[in-house]
Formats: sequence, C-alpha cells, structure tokens
Amino acid sequence: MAGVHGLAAAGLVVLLLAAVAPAFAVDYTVGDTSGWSSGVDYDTWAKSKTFSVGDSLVFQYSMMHTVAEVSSADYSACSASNSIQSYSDQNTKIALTKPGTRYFICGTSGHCSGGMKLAVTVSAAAATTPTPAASSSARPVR
Ligand SMILES: [Cu+2]
Repeated sequence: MAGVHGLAAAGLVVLLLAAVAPAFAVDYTVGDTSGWSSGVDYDTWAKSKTFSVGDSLVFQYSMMHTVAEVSSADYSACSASNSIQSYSDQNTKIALTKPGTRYFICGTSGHCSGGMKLAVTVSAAAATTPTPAASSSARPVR
C-alpha cells in the first residue's frame, strides 16, 4: 500500500531531521493554543519554558495584532514606535540566535498595556550535548 509506505517514509524523514537538528532546537508557539492574542498571560507562559539559543518563537495571530520587537524601555512603556523589528504577517517565526532577553509587544493601540507583551530570556545553548560516557582523559584540549 502506497499510503503505508508514505507514512513510513515520513517517519524516517522526521527521525533524520531530529538527528541532524542542532541540540534539540525547539519552536515555541507563543501562548500555545491561545496564540498571540489579548487576554493571555505571557509572563506565566514564558516562565513555564526554557529558551535556548537555536530555539524559535512562533507568533500566530489575527489581523488585529502585530508583533513588534522592542527595547527593554519600550517594553516597559508599551511603545512600538521605535521597534527594532515589526511583523504583521500573522505567522511570524523569530529565531533566538543569541543569549539575552528579548522583548515583544503587540503594536495595536491598547493591546500591550492590556497584557500583550512578552519578554523571553534566552540562555546559551549547550554547544556540545553532554555525553556521560565520554572519557575525560580523551577530551581534546583547545
Ligand atoms: Cu494585539
């Protein structure tokens, strides 16, 4: 059956991709099933996750909303007028490429002050996945 073979092939591709992907990079859908929307507590959402370099944030939202990456000060002030980058394509994937804190707000008037704001702290990726079986004496010195 072609269908069965197709499924097996798809499964194999997933396995291969998982093996090749650097250090378990994760795509986090902001707000999970709620998406990027009004009435979601993004503080609590972010605290439930651990973000590392190599992971991505995926913002899914309706036309009512935007995503603006802003400075810490603008995050506090809910000001999107000096945004570092802003998006309105309703499905925005943002790669977390370096350690530090990044700030995102909705640019629609009143939404940020209503809670549509997200700060994520990105930690350095474990560049080499720890292999407990590795012998310390054999470790290459650089
Ligand atoms: Cu909004």
